[in-house]
Amino acid sequence: MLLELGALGIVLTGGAFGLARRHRGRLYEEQRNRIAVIRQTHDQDLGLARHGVPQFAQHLVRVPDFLPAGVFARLRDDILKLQAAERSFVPAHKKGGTIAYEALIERAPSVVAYYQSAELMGFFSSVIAEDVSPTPVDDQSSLSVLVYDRPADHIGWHYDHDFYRGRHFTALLPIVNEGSADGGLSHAELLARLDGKDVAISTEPNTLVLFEGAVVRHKVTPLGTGERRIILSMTCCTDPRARLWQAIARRFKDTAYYGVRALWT
Ligand SMILES: O=C(O)CCC(=O)C(=O)O
Ligand SMILES: [Fe+2]
Repeated sequence: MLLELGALGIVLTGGAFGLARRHRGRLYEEQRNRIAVIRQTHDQDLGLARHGVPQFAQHLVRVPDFLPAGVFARLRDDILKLQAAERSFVPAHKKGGTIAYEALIERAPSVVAYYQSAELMGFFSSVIAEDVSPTPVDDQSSLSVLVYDRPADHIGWHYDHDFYRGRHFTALLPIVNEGSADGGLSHAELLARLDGKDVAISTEPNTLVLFEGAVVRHKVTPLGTGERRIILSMTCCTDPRARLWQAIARRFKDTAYYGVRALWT
């Protein structure tokens, strides 16, 4: 009897898991279609040619005044309209809110259009000196909004591990950064270890930071009281295909940002 109950349990759990995966598969198909429509209907000039090709020295580049003021203001407004950030808390490592790709596809098509734009990926490709494309729709970190808005929100030292066959890069575009640190910025400061030294990478609004996160170790220091820092985070890759073990490892990593549901996405 016990054995039969155990077997039934395994079958039911396996079935539920399979159904959840099938449901996700359909959802991703819909999201891919939605992205295709967004790509066709939004075609904004980002004015990136004026930056030339900045040096990707030490696997990191910082480009101040990245977008023309009008383009940045619209992007900022669209991101600020999104609320209800999902909070995450992994003791001692990461504390802050994250709005995942899925929610952005649903609710912020203009932000998705910006990430998917040929001009943006072309700019990243020229800096990196290899062709990159957006990472897939089932990777919730492909495009996300990181919200630091409670005292002590931070991220400890880490690499952005590469779960793809190709090289993987992270681009951060600060949308809001306000507080009582120098220049009216928040105390949540991005530090990168370059040549064995911790270097502060100033993240003023509209300053792009593009880096190879699997090579450059980095952290974000704790936010002060009453401060706010909102970052648009985008990832791209020279070959966005993943091997099975890479796909599984990425889902475990994502639980830090999106909770255990990341495991069956
Ligand atoms: O907020 C930042 O500046 C960096 C965030 C980061 O490193 C991450 O989410 O992996
Ligand atoms: Fe990171």
